[in-house]
Amino acid sequence: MTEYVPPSVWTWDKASGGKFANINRPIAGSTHEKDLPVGKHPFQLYSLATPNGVKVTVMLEELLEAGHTGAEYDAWLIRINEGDQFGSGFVAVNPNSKIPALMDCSGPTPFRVFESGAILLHLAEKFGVFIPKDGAKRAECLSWLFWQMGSAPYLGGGFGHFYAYAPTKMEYPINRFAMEVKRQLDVLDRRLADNRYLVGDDYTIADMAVWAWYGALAMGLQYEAGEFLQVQTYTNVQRWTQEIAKRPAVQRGRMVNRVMGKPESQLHERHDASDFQTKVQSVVNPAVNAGAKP
Ligand SMILES: N[C@@H](CCC(=O)N[C@@H](CS)C(=O)NCC(=O)O)C(=O)O
Repeated sequence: MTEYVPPSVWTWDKASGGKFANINRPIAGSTHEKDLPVGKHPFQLYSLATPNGVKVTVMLEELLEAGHTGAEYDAWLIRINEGDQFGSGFVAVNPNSKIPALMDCSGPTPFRVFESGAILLHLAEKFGVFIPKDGAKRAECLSWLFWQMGSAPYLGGGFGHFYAYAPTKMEYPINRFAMEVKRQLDVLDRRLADNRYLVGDDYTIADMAVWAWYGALAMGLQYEAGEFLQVQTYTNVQRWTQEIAKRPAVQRGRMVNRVMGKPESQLHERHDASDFQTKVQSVVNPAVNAGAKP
């Protein structure tokens, strides 16, 4: 491989390759006019079942599971590989053009919330759950939540990109980011050695955020890198991952806005609690779903 010598001024090479090269660009803002659909529930979510999206659908399903009917939501599908995040309606909800994006329509004046960590915190504060009230525990919860927000770009944008999406396998970036991701797994493993959940005995938004990324990695579902990173050796992470994976709200939340994997794991849009049941029936008997929502 020839060494890259950066020119004095960087220019956009559209043909740079890589899995998402066709949508990535160095300019913000919308590329086309497109309104977003709006449903009947207090929360309108525009998302996709990537780890950042799953965090939020798990939280909404956990709130509903805990009896907070005010958390009812419509989940609309944003296909990021087709550029939906650059539509004018989406950019108005998230100027950063990334899923997830939420409209809180629960009061007289709807308002937007973007960035998955901000969405989790907003919902936790609004409903007064999944975040400790006590000062020290609350600080610990926020610390792990923001640890995830700061750490996952090394896992996704760093390791995942170079291991799974870059046009060629390059040893230097894969080595650098594999080392960092293994260090992060060790950080979690040590914390979970003495704690059932990240903040102690209570399951919080910190677990939801971290699980969506590092739990999926521990289950070998991210970048097909389970063996490469020897994820099974992080035994405390494995114990915590399996325990959270059994929660019904987590199982439902993982299905929402999912467009990959087994058909029975995909619920492209969610508008009602019964959609999960309809989904199960339609997989068993496709005729049940004829004419159902897309
Ligand atoms: N820090 C953001 C990251 C969101 C993010 O990176 N979303 C990705 C999918 S996981 C996305 O929408 N990518 C589309 C794009 O980059 O154009 C958050 O946590 O909400």
